[in-house]
Amino acid sequence: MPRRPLRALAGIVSACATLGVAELVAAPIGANSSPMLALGSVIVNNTPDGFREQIIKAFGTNDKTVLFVVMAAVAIAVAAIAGIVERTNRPRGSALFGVFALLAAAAAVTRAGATWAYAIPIVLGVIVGIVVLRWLTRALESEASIANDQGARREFLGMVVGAGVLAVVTTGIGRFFASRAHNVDANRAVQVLPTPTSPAPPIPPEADLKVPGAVSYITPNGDFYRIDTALVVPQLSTDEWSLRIHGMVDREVRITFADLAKRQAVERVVTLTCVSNPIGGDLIGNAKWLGYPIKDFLDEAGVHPDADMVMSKSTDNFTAGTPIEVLTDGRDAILAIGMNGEPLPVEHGYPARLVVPGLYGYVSATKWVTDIEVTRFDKATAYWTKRGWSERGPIKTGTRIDTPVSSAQVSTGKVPIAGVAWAQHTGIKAVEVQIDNGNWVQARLSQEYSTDTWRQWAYDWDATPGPHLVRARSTDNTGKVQTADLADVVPDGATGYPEISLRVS
Ligand SMILES: Nc1nc2c(c(=O)[nH]1)N[C@H]1C(S)=C(S)[C@@H](COP(=O)(O)O)O[C@H]1N2
Ligand SMILES: [Mo]
Repeated sequence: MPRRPLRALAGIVSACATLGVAELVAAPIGANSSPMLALGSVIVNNTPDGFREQIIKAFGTNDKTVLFVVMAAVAIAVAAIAGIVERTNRPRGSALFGVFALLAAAAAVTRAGATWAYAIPIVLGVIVGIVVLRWLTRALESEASIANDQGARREFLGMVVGAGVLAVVTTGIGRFFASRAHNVDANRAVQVLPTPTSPAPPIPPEADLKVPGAVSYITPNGDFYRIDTALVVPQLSTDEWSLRIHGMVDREVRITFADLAKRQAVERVVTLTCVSNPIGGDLIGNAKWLGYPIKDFLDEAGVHPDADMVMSKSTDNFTAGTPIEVLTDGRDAILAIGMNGEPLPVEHGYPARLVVPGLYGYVSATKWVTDIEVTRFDKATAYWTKRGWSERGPIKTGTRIDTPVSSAQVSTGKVPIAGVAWAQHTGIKAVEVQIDNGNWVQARLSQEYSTDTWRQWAYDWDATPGPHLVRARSTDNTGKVQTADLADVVPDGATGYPEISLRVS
C-alpha cells in the first residue's frame, strides 16, 4: 500500500477520534454542545437563500439528511488532507485540526442557551485527535518499510482499526446518553389534555368528499408536514417550559405550564401552510388544535398602543414576527398544546406552539415557543425576514390537484379529479377545472367547515382518449379568483394554477 492513502487514513481515523470524544463529552454537558450539531446549525442559519430553496426543491424535507451527508463528506476530505500533510517535525495536519476545532468551538458557544462549557467537548476531542494523528504519523514515518513489510503494515492497520472502533463506540455511547438525558417522551406520555370549554364544532361527514387518492380533511399527525431549522428536535419538558410576555407592555407576564391548566381551553381546526410550499406541494396540513387564545395573554400584559408586532421566539432561537392586529382581530390565534387529540408531537412544538389562521408558518407558527416580545416592525426583524423573505406573510389562495397524479395513465370514461383549495380566514367560494385550455367548469365542493380550513373539491371528468392537460383554480369568498401569474415561493409564497398532464387510453 503506498504511503499517501495510509496518511489520509490516519487523518480520517484521528478525526473520528476527535468526534467520538467530543460527542461523549457533550452528553453530560448538554445535547446542544455537540460540535457536529453546532456547526450544522451555523450552516443552516447562514445558507444563502436561493441555494437553500434549491436544496429543498431537490430533496424536500430530507434537507437535514443532505446537510449531514455533505458535512460528513467535507469532514472526511479535510481529515484526509490533514493526515497527508502531517509530519512529525511539521505538524501541519494538527494545525488544520486546531483551526477546525476553533470554528466548532465558536459555533458551540454562540448557540442558543450556550455557556462556555459548550467549548469543552470539541477542545478535549481535538486534543485526543491530535495525539492520535501524531501517534499514527510517527508510526508511519518510523516504519520506513511499511510500504513493503507485511508485519509493519499489519501493525499500522491494527492501530487504525483500534482507533476507528474506539471512535465509533464513544460516539455511539455519547449520542445514546445525550438522547436519553434529554428526551421528553416520558414527560409527554403522562400529559392529559384539558377538556376545552369551547370545543371545535363537530366535523360533518360532508366535509370529506372521500375521493380515492385525495387527502383526508384532517391530516393525521404522522402525515403532517414538518418544517423547521432544528437539527435535533428541541426537547423541552412541561416543567422546563414557561412563556414570558414582555416588551412594549404595561406589565411583564410569565406563565408556567401548570398555570395553563387554570385557564379555559379552546379547540379549533386550522389549516397550516408553509410559505415554501410550491404549487402542487404538500407543505400544508389541517389539524384540530387545542390551546389558549393568544389575545388573552396580550390583554393581561397590556399592549402599548404604538406596538404593532409580536416577536415570538423558540428555545432554539427561531423567531417569527406577527402583526398584533391579526392576533387581536377575533380570529382563532392560539397557543396550542394539543394536536388532533394528543399532546403536540415533539417535532410539532411540544409542549407549546403558536397557530394563527391565515398566516404562513414562518411569520406565526413558532414551535417550542417560550418568549413573546411585544415590539414594532421597524424595531425588530424575524428569522426569515433577515434572510430575504417578506416581513408579512398572509397565506395566498391556493388549489392543489391530488388525484390523478401528474403523468398518470388513466382509462377512458369517468375519472374523478379531486384536490384541496384554501384561502385561510377568507374561505373558498368556488373551484373550477379546465381541461385542455377549454372553458373553466365548476367542481363540486365539500361542505365548508370554516373559513380557516381548506376545502375539498372534485370534478367528475368524462375522459376521452389521448393526452390531456388539467388545471384547477379557486375563487375566495370575496369573489376574487386566484391569480394565474406564476410566482416563486420567495419572498412571500408561490402563485399560479396547479397543472397535471394525463394520458388517457
Ligand atoms: N421553532 C421553530 N418554529 C417554527 C419553525 C422553525 O424553524 N422553528 N418554522 C416555521 C415554519 S416555516 C412553518 S411552515 C411551521 C411548520 O410547522 P409544522 O412543522 O408543525 O408543520 O412552523 C413554524 N415554526
Ligand atoms: Mo414555513
